[in-house]
Amino acid sequence: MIIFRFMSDSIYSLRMHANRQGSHLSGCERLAVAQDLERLAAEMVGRALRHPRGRAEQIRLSVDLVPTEAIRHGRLLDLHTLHVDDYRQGRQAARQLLLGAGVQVLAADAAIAGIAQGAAVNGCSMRGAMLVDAVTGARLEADPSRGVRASRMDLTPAAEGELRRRLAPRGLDNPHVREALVLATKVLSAPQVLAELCWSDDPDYTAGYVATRDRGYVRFPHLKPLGDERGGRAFFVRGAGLDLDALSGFLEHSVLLIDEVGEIGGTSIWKEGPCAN
Ligand code: WAQ
Ligand code: MG
Repeated sequence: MIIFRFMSDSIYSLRMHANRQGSHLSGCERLAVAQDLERLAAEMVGRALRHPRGRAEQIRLSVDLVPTEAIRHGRLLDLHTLHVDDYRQGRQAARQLLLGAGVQVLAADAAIAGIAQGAAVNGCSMRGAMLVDAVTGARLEADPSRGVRASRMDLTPAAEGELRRRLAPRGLDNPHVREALVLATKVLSAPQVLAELCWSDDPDYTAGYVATRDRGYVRFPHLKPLGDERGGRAFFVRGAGLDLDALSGFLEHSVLLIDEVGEIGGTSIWKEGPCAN
């Protein structure tokens, strides 16, 4: 196991959330040692001020010391890309992967439609993710305009270096990919979650993914048309017997420090039908 940096270092959770015109603009979460906090905080503020959807009007930063005994370690999900010609085909492929993971048609279609029309009630982006019952498609999160945020997860510096070395030759070493892969790994570490669906709310970033335990993180270059500001996330859960508070608490508060990188695979062409499952 790779150690964080020095065994004795305290680790902090650093979280940023920015709003513009009353709705979610940008968010970011990292785990860091004290020496790195100022640099990372400045980077996060910069990101919120130079967001492709406009300049933040309100930026909140939270810094919390994480008790060392609370830290879990883990391995990143494997990643590969399924080539699709356009976003319609991308959504069809994403739907097929969700069905393969045990998500019912009703639930997959409701989530895709929900993200496509702007997941928050006012048609804007939600700050967090929808929690979707994988059988009925019902929205389960306590506050549907906020959603559930996954936070307190990151890579160790050594694992981050290794990930970047593996992503770079495939042209994928960018913050969208790195952060989404870390987030999906934490989300799928909750046993109640069957799958995640995501595409970005940044107008210039059309890619998205489906993450499942069996297939890992499967990215699609197109899940929305270029220029569209609507994006979001859905976490599909087993609704029967679900303890909602426990799951939300796990996603928001449990600490996951990833110290092992998974496989970074290449691109294959999506083909409709059972062979793609
Ligand atoms: N927890 C829950 N939901 C979140 C979180 C979080 N920590 N962060 C963002 N979201 C939700 C929120 O509704 C955003 O509007 C939406 O996800 C999209 O966030 O090429 O860039 O940061 O492999 O815009 C995925 C594809 C990119 C990367 C995802 O998401 C690739 C992306 P964004
Ligand atoms: Mg975004």
